[in-house]
Amino acid sequence: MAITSENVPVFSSLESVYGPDGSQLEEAQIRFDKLKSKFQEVFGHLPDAFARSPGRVNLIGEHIDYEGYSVLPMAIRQDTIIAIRKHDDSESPKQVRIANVNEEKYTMCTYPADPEQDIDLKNHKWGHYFICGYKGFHEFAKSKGVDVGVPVGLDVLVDGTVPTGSGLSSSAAFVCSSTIALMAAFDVNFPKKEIAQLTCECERHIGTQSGGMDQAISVMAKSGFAALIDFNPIHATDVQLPAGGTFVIAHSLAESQKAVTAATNYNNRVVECRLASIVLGIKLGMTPEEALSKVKTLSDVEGLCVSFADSRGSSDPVLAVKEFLKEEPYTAEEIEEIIQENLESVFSSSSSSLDVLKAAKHFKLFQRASHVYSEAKRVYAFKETVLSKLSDEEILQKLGDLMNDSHHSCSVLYECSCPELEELVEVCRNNGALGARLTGAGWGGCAVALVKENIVPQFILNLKELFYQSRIDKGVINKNELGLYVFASKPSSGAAILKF
Ligand code: NG1
Repeated sequence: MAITSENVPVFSSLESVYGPDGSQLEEAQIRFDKLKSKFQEVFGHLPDAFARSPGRVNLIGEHIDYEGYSVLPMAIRQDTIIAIRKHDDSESPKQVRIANVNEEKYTMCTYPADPEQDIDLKNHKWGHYFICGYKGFHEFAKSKGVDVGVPVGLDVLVDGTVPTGSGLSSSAAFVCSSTIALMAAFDVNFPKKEIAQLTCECERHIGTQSGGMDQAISVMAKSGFAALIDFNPIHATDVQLPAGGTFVIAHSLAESQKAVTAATNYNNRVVECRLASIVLGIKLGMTPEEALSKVKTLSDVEGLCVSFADSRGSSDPVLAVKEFLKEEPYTAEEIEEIIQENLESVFSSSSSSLDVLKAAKHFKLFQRASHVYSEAKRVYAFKETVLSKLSDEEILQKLGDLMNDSHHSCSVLYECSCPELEELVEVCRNNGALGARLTGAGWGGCAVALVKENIVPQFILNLKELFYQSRIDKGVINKNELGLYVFASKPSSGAAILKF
């Protein structure tokens, strides 16, 4: 198969991924050597191929990808690397065996080779993420008419350095590297845009109704650039960040268990946005039947909101939110009266949404819609600021302001922050950050701060003293591991297949 720049690159050296020299390359060499020898030790064979896919930090555009709006993340150097070997037809067992270099934390998971198996969501296991990729890869190959043969056994060894539950998308790094490792094992290579789409869909097998940001940037990132990611269809535009600024990522040390808390947190917000968009559609002139069948996301009714705003001399969809949604939370009965339908039947095809309905006491439609529309605008403002003719100094200041506004909206309107993140963001701002915000889904995980390059070492030292020291003293983290929790990051490259 001819590989083009549209496909996932296939490299025969680590330099192509991790740069020509320096500690990053050395560290990668050690990890890959260990992956290979461990693979042989565990499975008694050498792997056929390797794959890697990075985590990401979202610079701006939080909780809007699943509403159809563009986001602006960059890939980070931390990644998931996978070694894989496909069995011959004659070999047994016909099982997918997934092991991890960190075998104490992640014991080996074994699954049947059947790609149509269901994932047992009630019994969460780390290996489920590989099976998401496994199912997605087979579904996609089938839809493309690519014959990958009868199911055979697979041996898989994983090593991930993206901290889990940190908002840096360890899950997407894992699902994307799994899918790409499978492509390498089956000797196919699909276009990156299609992989971004398929990995987004297949990660939903885990039970979160995620948007496509993490997978898109993990697969399509280019070294040295952040990216504006558009959806429907997926498209990435390189964004060159201004000189003189560095993004520092710092963990709040509150772990965000997205899959476990989906019904009250992540999926709850997806459901609230859907309800807000249906109610807005009806208030702005659609019949309930029309709104229920046509409106899926807030971007679907943005046009109606903007037309309303236009009649008031504005172009801001939030004006319609203020006019037509009430600030007090809605009860299920109030919404059912407006939409003239029972909520259980609206979401009858989605068991994870039904879980949300069971857990929800009320629905904050005004707050969620206000966040989504305003955050979508900030993403474009961020990109336009980067492209503007302002001085680098002014650009950095404006980007920082936009990040601060984004955090405020996430915290107050979307309520996806937590006390630890609030404290951390405050410490960042009080110590010279031009802007700081939670990044990723929130409810724990990391903050990202924009810091002038020349103060980065001092900034990190201050965070250590003012945020982390008390946690070290309490034994929450080990002093020697601090580098895993707070670090500066440059935009890294995207997914790759490695064959040595
Ligand atoms: P995290 O939890 O940070 O990987 C999640 C979603 C994104 C996006 C952000 C919030 C997944 C895989 N990712 O990211 O699509 O919606 O939350 O902006 O669920």
